Amino acid sequence: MRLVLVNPSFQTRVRRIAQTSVGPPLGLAYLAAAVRAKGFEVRVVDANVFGLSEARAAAAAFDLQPDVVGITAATPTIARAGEIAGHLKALDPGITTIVGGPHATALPARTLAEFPAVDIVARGEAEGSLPALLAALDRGASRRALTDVPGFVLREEGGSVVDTGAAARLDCLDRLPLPARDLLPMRRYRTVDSDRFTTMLAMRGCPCSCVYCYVPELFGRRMRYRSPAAVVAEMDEVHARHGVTLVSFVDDTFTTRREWVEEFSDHAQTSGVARRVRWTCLTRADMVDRALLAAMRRAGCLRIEFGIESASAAGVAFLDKGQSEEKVLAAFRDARAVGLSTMGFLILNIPGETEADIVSSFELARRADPDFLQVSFLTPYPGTALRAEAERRGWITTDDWSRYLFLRDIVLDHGGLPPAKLERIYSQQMRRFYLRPRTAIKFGRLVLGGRSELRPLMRTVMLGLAGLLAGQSEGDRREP
Ligand code: B12
Ligand code: SF4
Repeated sequence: MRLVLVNPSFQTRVRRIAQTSVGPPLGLAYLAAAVRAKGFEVRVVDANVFGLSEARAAAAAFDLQPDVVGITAATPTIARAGEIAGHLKALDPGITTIVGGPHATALPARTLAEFPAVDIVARGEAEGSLPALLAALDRGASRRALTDVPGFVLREEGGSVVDTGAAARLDCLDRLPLPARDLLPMRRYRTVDSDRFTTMLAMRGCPCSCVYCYVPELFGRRMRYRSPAAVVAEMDEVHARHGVTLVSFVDDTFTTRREWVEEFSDHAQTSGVARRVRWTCLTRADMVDRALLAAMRRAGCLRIEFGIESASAAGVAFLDKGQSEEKVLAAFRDARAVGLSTMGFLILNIPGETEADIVSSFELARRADPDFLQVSFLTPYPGTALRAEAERRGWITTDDWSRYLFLRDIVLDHGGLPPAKLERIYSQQMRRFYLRPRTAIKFGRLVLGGRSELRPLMRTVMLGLAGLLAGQSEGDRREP
């Protein structure tokens, strides 16, 4: 039984971003390791990093002679996943096609209905359920017999759709095998700060309830942590095996448990990993203080990223973010004081927001003064509270999933500012933020302070400048 996992390309729609930052498909690397540990053969095709079209991605997967092809997708790539499945079925109708990831998890039955070449949809984390499904397929189980394997929604031979129920959440993350990075083209991944980079996950879940976010649904509200020692050991391993010098933690709220971060920081420092591997992370502004940030800096942290979100009280209340302006300003001030580079996020097109509100959000961003600022448009991703409200109120302008790119497209119309006006304010304000003499000074300091490598940072600056000067809506937006 051979499984091929595919990461569809999304670079074609975010070209400028893709040139500065391309990360590995971490979820697929986790799945590949879990499946391999159960004795199945597995390969990964990262169509994204090579910018492969759907036809070429399918051909690359087909060349590896798969029995089963598993494709990952977020909302904007779900149609691409469906297309890849279609090309595969045309090449060999006997290949079983499975799609997983956040979009398929939120809309499993609809995904099957919209993409007829997809046989099975996986719900949620699949390190436990996918090997069980492969084992059943290996035994030659019929589609009907597969209904005993929890974690999937599948199309039966007659065309009816069966939901096998939710798979159990993985309780002990330390028992999972490390992501199979040996199956990925590790030298191709890069970020703003380094060309020797990978991503890592230290915990799963989030206890918060920001209306636009799908993470609490996907991974649950209860936090599950890996042990700090296991995370540090993985950092050592990626350095020794793949020459990685920069790790980006993709955890959404890295500092939810203070003691965990302290223990991790101690361990990274005393083991010497902090000198070999630097790292970046993302968290909430109200979950840090100066002492914690100083410990993280000593442990090799280069950059920390916080949501600024909005300056208007109504905006923050709508998002259910529950953080104050004082906390935001204090977090950036403290991070800077201990020598961390920073990134901030703003969200535009919040219901009730006026032009003056947006201008004050950018004003707040200038006061917080992150080194990098990413601005997105509020987007109603399936499965979120925002989606439910937007559907109820008729705010959704399209279900063309490829347009659900929050850095580019506006798909929410609540009768606020028209898209053209939002775009114009966005471009003007981004130029005001970045085209300041202090930006050049800050970037110079990042390189001199060893927090960014010169080449990747220059690449980002040149591409960003081109976007800002052209006033394009896509070019000057960075990925987290
Ligand atoms: C890192 C990250 C990125 C990176 C991706 C780099 C990479 N190649 O991995 C970048 C910055 C490029 C990115 C971009 C975007 N992202 Co993003 N991202 C994340 C983040 C923070 C971590 C992803 C991760 O590695 N998770 C850990 C692994 C273990 O989980 P996983 O990938 O979901 O995989 C597990 C399961 O889903 C399942 N599974 C996944 N695929 C498959 C396939 C099969 C066959 C099976 C059986 C199971 C399965 O099993 C896996 C193992 O447990 C998540 C939040 C989160 N905590 O997950 C958001 C998240 C996935 N992103 C999100 C969004 C919105 C986006 C963007 C649309 C934003 C934008 N720019 O407009 C784009 C879309 C990119 C795309 N693919 O189309 C949303 C997705 C919502 C949705 N419905 O799509 C999330 C959930 C964040 C949120 N706040 O809600 N993202
Ligand atoms: S945005 Fe961050 S803090 Fe809010 S629910 Fe999502 S992961 Fe949690």
